[in-house]
Amino acid sequence: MSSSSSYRLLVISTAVAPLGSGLGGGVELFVKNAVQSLQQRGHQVTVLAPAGSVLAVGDLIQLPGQWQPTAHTSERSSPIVMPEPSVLAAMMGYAREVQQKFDIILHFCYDWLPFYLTPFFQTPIAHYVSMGSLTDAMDTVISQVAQAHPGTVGVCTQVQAETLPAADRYRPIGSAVDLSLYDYCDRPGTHLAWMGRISPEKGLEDAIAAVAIAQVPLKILGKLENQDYWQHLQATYPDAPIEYLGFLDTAGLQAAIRSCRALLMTPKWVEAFGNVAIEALACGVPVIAYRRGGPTEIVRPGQTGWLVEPDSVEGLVDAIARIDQLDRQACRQQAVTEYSLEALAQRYEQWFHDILSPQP
Ligand code: HBI
Repeated sequence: MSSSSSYRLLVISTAVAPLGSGLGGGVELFVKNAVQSLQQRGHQVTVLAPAGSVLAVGDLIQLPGQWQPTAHTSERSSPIVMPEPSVLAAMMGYAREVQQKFDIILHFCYDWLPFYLTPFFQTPIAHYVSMGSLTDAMDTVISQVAQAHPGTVGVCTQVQAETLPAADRYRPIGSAVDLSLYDYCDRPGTHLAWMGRISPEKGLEDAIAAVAIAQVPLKILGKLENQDYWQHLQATYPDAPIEYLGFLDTAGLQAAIRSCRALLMTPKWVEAFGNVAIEALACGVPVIAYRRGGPTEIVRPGQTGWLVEPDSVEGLVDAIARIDQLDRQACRQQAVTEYSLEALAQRYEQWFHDILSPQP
């Protein structure tokens, strides 16, 4: 990496929770992988994150303050909120003071403030939008920045961009996994897997209904975010062949899923990406997913998985019966080719290059 194209990068983490707490959901992985992959390519990466964060890579600066309430449970008309003292305001204030030391700022906040402050910064800001459209207020400020600062708003996938106003203004950046943490398994057992926050928008009830019909055992992994919902599922499907393994770290997660025959993904909302899909592929586990959101851009039907008519339990049962047509080697190979940290870093570098030296 020649010095001319190595960047001094300031990364601003999500403000919903400290990094490493698991409370931030998928965005914690987005931040960690961005920092790790860019540092490995020789860039100087400084990270601003809420106090209590843990991050093994980058130079971490922790700031105090109240976390942002999560946006994924908002209504369309939800107002912008920032509890005082706001950790988000603290991070943006700190970034404003040190911005001259950096070539570019990259943030992962699905929140109003970083977008609103963009015109007041001298150092360019790259915005990584980690969810689809949720509220009118966020749609407005995201699309305004994308119009006033073309090319600076990134998304996970094109299908996620299509939920936002003016879909063509956003740049798909995708995601990645640290492949060294996932071991390929070509001799699966009998189980299927389901992974994700146990919350209604993730649609676990459909996966349970499908395995109850198919009579195939299902391993369930993830944070138990909604206790009432979980109680309801157990009451509705008392005899389903399911086993809840809890919220596991990456080592535990991959050890649990690598010998599964397939991962089931049953999102009820437009999943911006679906990191669990590439974690499964990295282990050689094919993905059976509703044709909705990020997984539609990840799964290669008939090779690394099946895409099913959204909300069709029968469709899931039919796909489960056709798992043996899928190729576990091709699953691992797709993760290596498309979802490595190296490939992600190159997408970020190209993005930053295009922001810093816009074509006429
Ligand atoms: N909510 N307010 C807010 N800000 C975020 O950055 C945010 C969130 N909810 C969920 C979330 N980020 C991540 O879990 C997803 O983007 C993956």
